[in-house]
Amino acid sequence: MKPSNENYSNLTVIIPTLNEEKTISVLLEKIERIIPRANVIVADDGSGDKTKELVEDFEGNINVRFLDRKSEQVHGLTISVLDAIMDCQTKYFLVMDGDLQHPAESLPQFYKKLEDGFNLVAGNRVEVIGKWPIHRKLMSYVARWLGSFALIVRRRNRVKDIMSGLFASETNTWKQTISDHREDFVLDGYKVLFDFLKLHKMKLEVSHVNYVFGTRNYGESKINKKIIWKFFKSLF
Ligand SMILES: Nc1nc2c(ncn2[C@@H]2O[C@H](COP(=O)(O)OP(=O)(O)OP(=O)(O)O)[C@@H](O)[C@H]2O)c(=O)[nH]1
Ligand SMILES: [Mg+2]
Repeated sequence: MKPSNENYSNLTVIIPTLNEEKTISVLLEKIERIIPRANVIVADDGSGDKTKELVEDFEGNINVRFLDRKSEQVHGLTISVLDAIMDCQTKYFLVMDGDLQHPAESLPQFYKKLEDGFNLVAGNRVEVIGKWPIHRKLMSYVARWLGSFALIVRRRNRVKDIMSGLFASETNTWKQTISDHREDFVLDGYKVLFDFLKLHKMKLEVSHVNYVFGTRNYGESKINKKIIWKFFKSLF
């Protein structure tokens, strides 16, 4: 079936950022090429580099908005994504990282599945290319397994790769869950999809898009021990 809205204007791509000046422009160019006339919200937590200028000066057909969270009290990937969803005016949204680790080429597949009626489309990392230290591999594997287990025990909707930051869904479904449970999300954490699945009790039609995950080539990772510890605590 052909998507009914081929210019993607009912989709908002949400990109949480913290110092991604090396990649954000290339990512916006790719989005424009691949899903023309989509909307983009860059949810930034006070980057000290040129991320803000690059986003605000971006010229193109896509409608790009810079959500400046610099002076907010709470910072974090999860709260940035939640704020962007609450601001979102389109039927669908998709979340992806700003460091080019998620393939923009896969966005039409996510969109097609939303148009086909799935409530949640989750990215599923089938391969990691590049060098990933053994401790990152192990951590990802254990977290993936424990995350799934935590959802099975709670009898919640599940996805294959709970650690993937690449996913798409229906805006209103999320707005409702965020309004009901905002404080129960780990707001300064990383795993917004896991928190949502833990908190959302209604049945969802879930589908997946397989993708190859690239390791970071530019900029710096923001993941740290505190974030990992918060995730493990949130399992229980
Ligand atoms: N708004 C906001 N964005 C963040 C924060 N921490 C990370 N990000 C962004 O979230 C995305 C994922 O963060 P990364 O540091 O790449 O995490 P990761 O991909 O798990 O780790 P690497 O593989 O090492 O890159 C990137 O676009 C970051 O810029 C934050 O506290 N606030
Ligand atoms: Mg990354």
